Amino acid sequence: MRLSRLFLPTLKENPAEAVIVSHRLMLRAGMIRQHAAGIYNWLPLGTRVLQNIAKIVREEQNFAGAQEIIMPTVQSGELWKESGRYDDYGPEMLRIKDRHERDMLYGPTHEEVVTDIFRNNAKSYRNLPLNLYQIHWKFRDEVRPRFGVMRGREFLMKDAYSFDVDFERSKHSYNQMFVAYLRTFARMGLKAIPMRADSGPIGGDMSHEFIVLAETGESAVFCHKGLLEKPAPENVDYQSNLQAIIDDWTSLYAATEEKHDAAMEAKLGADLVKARGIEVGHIFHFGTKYSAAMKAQIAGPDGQPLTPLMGSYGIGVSRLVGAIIEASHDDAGIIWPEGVAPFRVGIINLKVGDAACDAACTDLYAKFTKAGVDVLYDDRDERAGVKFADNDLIGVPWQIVIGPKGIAKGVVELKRRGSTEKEEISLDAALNKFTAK
Ligand code: 5CA
Repeated sequence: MRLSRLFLPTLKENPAEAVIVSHRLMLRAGMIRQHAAGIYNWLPLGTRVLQNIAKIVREEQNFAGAQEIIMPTVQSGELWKESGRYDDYGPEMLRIKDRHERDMLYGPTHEEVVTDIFRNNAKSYRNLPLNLYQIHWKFRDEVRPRFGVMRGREFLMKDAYSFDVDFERSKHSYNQMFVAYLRTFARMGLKAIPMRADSGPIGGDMSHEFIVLAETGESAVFCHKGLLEKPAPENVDYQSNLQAIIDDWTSLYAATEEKHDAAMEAKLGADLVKARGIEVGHIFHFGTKYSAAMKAQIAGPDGQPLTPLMGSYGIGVSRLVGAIIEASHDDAGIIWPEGVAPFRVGIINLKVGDAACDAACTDLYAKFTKAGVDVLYDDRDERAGVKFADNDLIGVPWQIVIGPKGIAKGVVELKRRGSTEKEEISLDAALNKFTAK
């Protein structure tokens, strides 16, 4: 993409309505614009990041054996009357009447819809185990939408739902998602801490939140420092017993403020980390809560009706954009981890109009494009300072600076966003660095 063509309405000043750094930077970098309280437009730069995050989530869900579907955003209220949540959910649910005065709603979550799909289409225990997920928009009429996409009213969520024949296998499905979450967040450059949690309006007997540490997090958290050093599991066989991995991760102390045990302070001493955190994922095991209420029975192995055990597994995909920025920025702007960056490499032409600079830049740009490297070519007729500032603000991880002096010697400058290191390398070396397989 040529920067001169990119729809990138950056802001020089800090917008007054933004109180946390990710919200400020997302507005300044032209990623989002507010449409109404807690409801956002995603502009091209923001959309690219959101899609990169969704891609990682999708790959890890598929890898763990979940299957992608798409459910409606507008749901029938009847299903929620069956589960009993139509009245329980309260004013967070956006209720809508259609032209026939039927009760509809904009889905805040999809346990009812997926259970309805299951009961209408699954026939026997042979359909199990089953895990269905989607990456789709939700609406919750939050009392206090704030911090930009961090607590929106409309937001993008990955929600998965598992169905199993008995507790053991249902726990296995839960463990699969637990491990998938550790891998997913690590690929985004995040340290996410799993914590035992209450299940709230979703219900159930077992639940974990995944918390990313950031100064501006909404909740105070306490954990053993070992959790911050643990690498996510690699080469996982999702069919094998995953309990040892889960036990390893949950054996170290981690608690939210409400659950924090003061005695642990003395016990852990310097090993205790006190920080603030952002909840980026939440998983629940709730057995037959929905399948029983909605009579979602299938034929069991003995021919008798079987009510499957369920779990649900959420990731705040749009919230993650904010959480990653909270965890990775400096005074100049965003520092994208490579896996989610809107562009991987920037080419900065220091002297547009100079024949040698233009030729070197357009040649490199064409070669990157051909090789499938996500490249942003800053071809604007602007001062060098403006270009550096914009590329740093939007967080391009690698920046290749091309100027007349360097080109005369056949070299360019390679900068890594977030580090002060600069390297002079040949044009060919710059090309190879990003195209070599
Ligand atoms: N049905 C379950 C799991 S699919 C569920 O809805 N879980 S949840 O309520 O915990 O939401 C899942 C994730 O969505 C949360 O961990 C959080 O990261 C994200 N999320 C929840 N509410 C909001 C919101 N108002 N704005 C942005 N993200 C949100």
